[in-house]
Amino acid sequence: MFKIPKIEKENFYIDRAMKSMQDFAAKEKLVVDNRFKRVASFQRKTAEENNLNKRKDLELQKVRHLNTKINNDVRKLMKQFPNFMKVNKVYVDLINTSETPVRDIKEALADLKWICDGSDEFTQKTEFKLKKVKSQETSGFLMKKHLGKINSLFSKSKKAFKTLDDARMFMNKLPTFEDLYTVTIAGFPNVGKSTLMKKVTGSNVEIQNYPFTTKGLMFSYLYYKEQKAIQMIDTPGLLGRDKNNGIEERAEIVLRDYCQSMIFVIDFTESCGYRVEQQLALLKKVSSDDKPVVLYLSKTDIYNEEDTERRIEAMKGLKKYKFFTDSEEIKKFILDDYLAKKPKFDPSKLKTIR
Ligand SMILES: Nc1nc2c(ncn2[C@@H]2O[C@H](COP(=O)(O)OP(=O)(O)O)[C@@H](O)[C@H]2O)c(=O)[nH]1
Ligand SMILES: [Mg+2]
Repeated sequence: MFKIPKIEKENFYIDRAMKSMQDFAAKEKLVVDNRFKRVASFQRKTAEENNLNKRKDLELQKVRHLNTKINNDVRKLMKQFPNFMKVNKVYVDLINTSETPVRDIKEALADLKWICDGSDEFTQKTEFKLKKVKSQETSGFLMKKHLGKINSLFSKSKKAFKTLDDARMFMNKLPTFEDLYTVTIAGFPNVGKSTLMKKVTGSNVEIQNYPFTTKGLMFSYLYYKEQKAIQMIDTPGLLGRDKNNGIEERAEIVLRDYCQSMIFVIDFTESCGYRVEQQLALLKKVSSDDKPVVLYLSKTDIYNEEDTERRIEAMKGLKKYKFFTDSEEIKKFILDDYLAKKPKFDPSKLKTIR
């Protein structure tokens, strides 16, 4: 989704702008010399006056060149970031779980704007003063002061460059969420989530980056009347790790809140390596009152007597959940649910307004 190029440290940009100014000055000096040679031939000016005017002319051009270069480069960096008002809410929510929440990114972008505005302002003032200068010495002094001020705009914004680079690295790892009715598949590892998703959607599964897991998220789509209608997300490693840090946990909540419904997979054979009690505890944790959760009981084809008993016992306490053991039935349920909710489902509501 996001492909934001690297943001360098602040020195990189100021050094590059200064270098560009020097290169420009080296070329421009000849042009100015020639121009003044012609002027000197029909104006009665002393050599000293002429030299001062030449110098002023060149310094003015350097100051303007530097400002243009800084504005171009820094504004280009700003444009690499999206308008967060137009970004799907799920991205904003996920970015907000990171070390660089949207608020910090906006602040850093405002710092970059501040550099541009500051550079504009100093440039105007220096131009004004340069025009009135009466000696080469003062001109040199003004230039030195000007460059110092421009430099300090960057050094004072050091943190902004770091924040933006951290943010873009995180953002680039986010998957592409589509503005579709979304079903997530939750449950412990190895319970059969991916297998179910493949059965329901066919095998068109895309694995995408997700900064919170090493495995990524698996996306797949269900079509209705040949249109991509439903986005299914299998969440490997999520919602079922033994240890969770705060960031990961918040990211899980985002996914839970983002989807329109959730399928929770229970493996009563325990061949996944997790006991039924653990799986039920997780189910309780991910269930929220406003989010419909249905159960899929996996691996019924390899149930032994013990598994069947475990299931019967456990299901007594799970009467409030709809459950399925057949992938075709759950597929039908998902489509019916989608069609029922479709009139109320408005993808534009997924956009963030803040
Ligand atoms: N017999 C049987 N095996 C299954 C079933 N579902 C998953 N498995 C197996 O369980 C293992 C884990 O499945 P997978 O879908 O990768 O689990 P995930 O980690 O939850 O995505 C794999 O070896 C699957 O072949 C099922 O319904 N029946
Ligand atoms: Mg899987």
